[in-house]
Amino acid sequence: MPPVLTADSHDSVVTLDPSASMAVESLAADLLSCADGRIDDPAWIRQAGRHRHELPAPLRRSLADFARDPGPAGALLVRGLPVDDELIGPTPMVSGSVQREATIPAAALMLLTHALGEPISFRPEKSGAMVHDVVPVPGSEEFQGNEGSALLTFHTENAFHPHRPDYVLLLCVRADHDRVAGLRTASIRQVHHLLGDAHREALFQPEFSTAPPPSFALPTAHSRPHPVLSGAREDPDLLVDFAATEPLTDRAARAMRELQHLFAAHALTHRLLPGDLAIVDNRVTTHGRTGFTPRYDGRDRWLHRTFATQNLRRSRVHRAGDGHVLTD
Ligand SMILES: O=C(O)CCC(=O)C(=O)O
Ligand SMILES: [Fe+2]
Repeated sequence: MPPVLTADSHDSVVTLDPSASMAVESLAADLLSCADGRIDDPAWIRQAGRHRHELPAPLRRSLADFARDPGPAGALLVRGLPVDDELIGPTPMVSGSVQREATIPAAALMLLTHALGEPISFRPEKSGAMVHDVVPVPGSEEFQGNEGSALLTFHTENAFHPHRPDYVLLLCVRADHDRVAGLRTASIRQVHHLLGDAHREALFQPEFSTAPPPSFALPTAHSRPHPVLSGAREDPDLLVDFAATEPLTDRAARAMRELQHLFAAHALTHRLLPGDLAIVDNRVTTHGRTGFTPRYDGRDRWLHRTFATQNLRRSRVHRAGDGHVLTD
């Protein structure tokens, strides 16, 4: 039996061999006609959840290991997922673009999302769709959100929200023309030993507040004051968005600057290629993106994005009919 996965030089990269990639493709293909291909339909989502057990065992094992301990980088790259450029059509160019129809890449992404937990979405963001398109939109170049193409600063996804996702999954279906766009990840696990004691102490204090990102159609004011670091001193959780988190004291401002500086110096850059899936543990790792130049010719960079939570029950009061969409 050929190896299904090969660990590249770094153990946080998993590469599917062709037979594993075909196995994922055939599982995804089986889902295309379910619920008439409506990927947001609760019946479709439930069926994908059942099929996750049929993903290649070594892939499932890698995802389970990552869910137990996301490693120092708090990010995992899975390479070799089924994406066929001939089948995906032109890159969308409109704001709020989402995948409503099951396609092979979108269905494969939902299968892997289920392997980490339960998929979730937020009604005020991209109309509550499960699979978002991350594409550059004309006129939004400077936007601090995924429709922009200027540098996107490090952020915890939906940091302001009490039920923000545990995992952010970003599947590349088309790379940018110049192959310069880099998803960047920066984990508190990589830098917390480098923080000065006073800065670390300040980051543990509830002296920060965070606004919703511009992608959220919400008038909500800032979050209640919260700490940037919480939990175990030797392995804290992280909650920060450098475009939306406001320090409320001078020491908080100094500590946030230090953290941003450390992140810039220690971040990893992932230049995703079609079929590459980056999974970010949103509890310990922030992400951002380098700038790039879109051409708006239907061939621009295109990612599919989903969110997973490990504890769906916790957000029950926000979800109608025990579905996967948080209403507020
Ligand atoms: O474009 C990227 O690589 C990441 C964008 C982003 O932060 C997101 O979609 O959540
Ligand atoms: Fe993001």
